[in-house]
Amino acid sequence: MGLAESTARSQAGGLADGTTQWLSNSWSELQPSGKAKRRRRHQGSSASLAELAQQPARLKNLVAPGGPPIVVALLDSGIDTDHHQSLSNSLWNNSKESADGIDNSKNGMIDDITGWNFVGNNPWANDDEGHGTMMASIITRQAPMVRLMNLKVMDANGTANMRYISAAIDYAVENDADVINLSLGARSSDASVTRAIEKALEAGVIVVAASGNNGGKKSLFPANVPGVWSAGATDRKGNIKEWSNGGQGKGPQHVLIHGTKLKALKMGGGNGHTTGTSAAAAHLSGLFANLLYLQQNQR
Ligand SMILES: [Ca+2]
Ligand SMILES: [Ca+2]
Repeated sequence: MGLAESTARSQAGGLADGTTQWLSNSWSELQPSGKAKRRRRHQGSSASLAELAQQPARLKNLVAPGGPPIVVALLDSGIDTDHHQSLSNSLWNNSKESADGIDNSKNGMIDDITGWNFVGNNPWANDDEGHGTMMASIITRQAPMVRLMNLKVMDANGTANMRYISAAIDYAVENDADVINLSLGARSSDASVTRAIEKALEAGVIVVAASGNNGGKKSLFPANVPGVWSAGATDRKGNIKEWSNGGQGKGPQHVLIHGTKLKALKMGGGNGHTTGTSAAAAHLSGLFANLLYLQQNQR
């Protein structure tokens, strides 16, 4: 399927047509680099992703005892909360909004309590594609204490209009998301999305995007925007997949992480697996959420 200029595609599934030789980034180099000013809890931690990655047992038991939750904004196809109570329980709650048919938060969106459906311009961001539900479950599996801001930007065909993406990024920043997950990619860039990302980074938000599944040497957009963490995929043993873009890892923010056959919840119910740099990005966002959680609770 071709990529329209103004849209991005979900990055599920891999194409085995690349032959790039891959190198793994050092985990120890990976620290959130956002210019966090108003978000002091993002800085000055002794925990690193390397430490986190080596402590699966510790991560598994992370449940927030209190304090502000770590919020991951999921810009995707929505979340099937009807069939998955665990995902329903993990939704972010907008403290500025209540279910009364009134725009309490005065942002032009009526009853945006758990997020927004930018495709339908309504508060019901249910999944109609399946991708978002899988990504949501990968993030919550990695970071059980996380709260998901459900921002539907992708339609039932897995296509996301750039207008929706930039508006959703703005929404995530305005509503204090800690991490923005973009399991999507496009061959061409978009100025409004780039500007929105730059504003997010300036606000100290961690932005993660899929590097792409077409085996290219470079990450797709928006993973290639400076400051964005580009997630490439490895198998369970850490071998880089040939279809994962940007494998040379020359950029300091290209991260290689397990992205094959990850357990994921399916739209409509039940369990499955998913493979791709989308999954890798969701996995990385979950790790970042854990890192932020540990930082917050070490104070
Ligand atoms: Ca509102
Ligand atoms: Ca309301």
